[in-house]
Amino acid sequence: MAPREEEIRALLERAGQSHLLRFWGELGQAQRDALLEELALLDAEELGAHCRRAAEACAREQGPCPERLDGRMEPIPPEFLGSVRRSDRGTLERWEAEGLHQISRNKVGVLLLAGGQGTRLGVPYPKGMYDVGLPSRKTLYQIQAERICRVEQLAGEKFGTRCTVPWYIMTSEFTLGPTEKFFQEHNYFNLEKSNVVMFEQRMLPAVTFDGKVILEEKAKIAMAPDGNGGLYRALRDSKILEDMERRGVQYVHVYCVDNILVKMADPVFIGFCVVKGADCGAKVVEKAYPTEPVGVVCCVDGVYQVVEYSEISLETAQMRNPDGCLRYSAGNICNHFFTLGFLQAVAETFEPQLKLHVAVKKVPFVDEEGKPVKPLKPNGIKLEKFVFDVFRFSKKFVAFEVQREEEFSPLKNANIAEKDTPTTARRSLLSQHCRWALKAGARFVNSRGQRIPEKQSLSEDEEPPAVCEISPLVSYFGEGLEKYLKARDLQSPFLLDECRAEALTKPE
Ligand code: UD2
Repeated sequence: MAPREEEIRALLERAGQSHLLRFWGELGQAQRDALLEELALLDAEELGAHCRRAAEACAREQGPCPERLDGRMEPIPPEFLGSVRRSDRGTLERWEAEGLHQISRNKVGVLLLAGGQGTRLGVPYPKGMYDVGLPSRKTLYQIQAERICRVEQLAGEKFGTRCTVPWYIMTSEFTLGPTEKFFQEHNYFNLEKSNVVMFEQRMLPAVTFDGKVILEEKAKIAMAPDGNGGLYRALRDSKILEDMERRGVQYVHVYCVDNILVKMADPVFIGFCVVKGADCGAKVVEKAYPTEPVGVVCCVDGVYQVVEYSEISLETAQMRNPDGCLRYSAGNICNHFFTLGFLQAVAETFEPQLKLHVAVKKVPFVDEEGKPVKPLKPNGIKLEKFVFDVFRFSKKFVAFEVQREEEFSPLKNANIAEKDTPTTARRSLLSQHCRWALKAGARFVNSRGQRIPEKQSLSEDEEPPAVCEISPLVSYFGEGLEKYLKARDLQSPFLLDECRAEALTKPE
């Protein structure tokens, strides 16, 4: 027996996982090497503990009385909750100026969580590469890259500097290769390659209900990314915080890949958090209705956290304030603000205390004879950490409520679903751009030159009356469009990219 094999057999025995080598005799050399390599990454104590924890946590969660948090919850105090809707223009402009100022001093970075498998959307490639069918055919990654570019420009113009917002991208074993290739093929969407930093989160084995690691193939363990809260370990593993420090980044905007309306490095949000002296912040949208399946940001036993809809009773979800608004209405949209100091404290000290969440899933496996099986009901446990579980370590936490139709339209499901699909994402963006164009004084006409009637409130359920797409390279959030669009008749479909914008400023 090769020493490596011997070592790994002993490791598995200590962890109670010897079954992982049960097909050893049938494996060829290449398969044996691959399996040993995978197993060599695991630590016996950690593996054993991981399997026990998974089985225990699952038994607890599936027990007779799931834990309810109703009696221990309080909404976010109003002094820690900013709001776009409830703030006057001057205040919003002050926050925005503060955010742009920090960006202009190279103090802001953005961090994309892109390690998820996107199982619900059902495509075999990373979600960021998805094209929702906009006239430009831009993918989510391209839209995001262009927003970074534009916000750098806006800050630079306002404060007379040249500045950079570095883009950190957390990937996983599933998404790193294709994401890197995609960025290379697209020349990093004209961003400086050195300012796009990709790193990888860890993977964890999927485990059966009785605590045994699942073999997906005879020589392959079923592994899954360790959740978006794997961020904090990955930051340490890949020395990302050192990179931020070297660049002078002090404020980090963390966001998830699938929100087509995401405002990267949002100056208003950053400015609000900085002005309030926060070390940690969350963007939220008002919950649409009491049973909407989103987590709410609130205080539990005096500390901030996101409470899942399954953790509160219907009565609590339905509670209203005297003004008629839901008492617990701060819906989490996975858009977070962290200071570098806070991230350092989490990565160095608090990370091991993060809660492990249990996801019970259908995990493909090989049976006793080594035949592949696709289970019809859940058979395995995946443990995940969540990015927002660090709120409780914050010394000064704030939340910032933004308008859903302007900032949140996630791509979660394939088009067969009703909500959060490629269709709803495309409509949200096109409707927003239609609103921007109308506000800038444009009118829309059809191919026969007939005026298309304006419609103010558009929902995701309907197509906007005119198709209008504005490149993020031209406008980040609707600003500066009058000079191109005022008093113009735009023929739908209308695409305002940089070339068109330039042409529109020349005398006819
Ligand atoms: C996330 C939030 C939820 C709500 C919702 C809004 C978490 C845990 N939940 O729910 O509260 O705000 O988004 O859209 O944040 N990811 C990784 N590594 C992983 C798993 C996920 O990077 O191991 C990324 C994933 O690529 C995506 C983001 O995290 O960008 C959110 O993941 P999700 O789509 O699985 O989360 P979801 O929709 O359940």
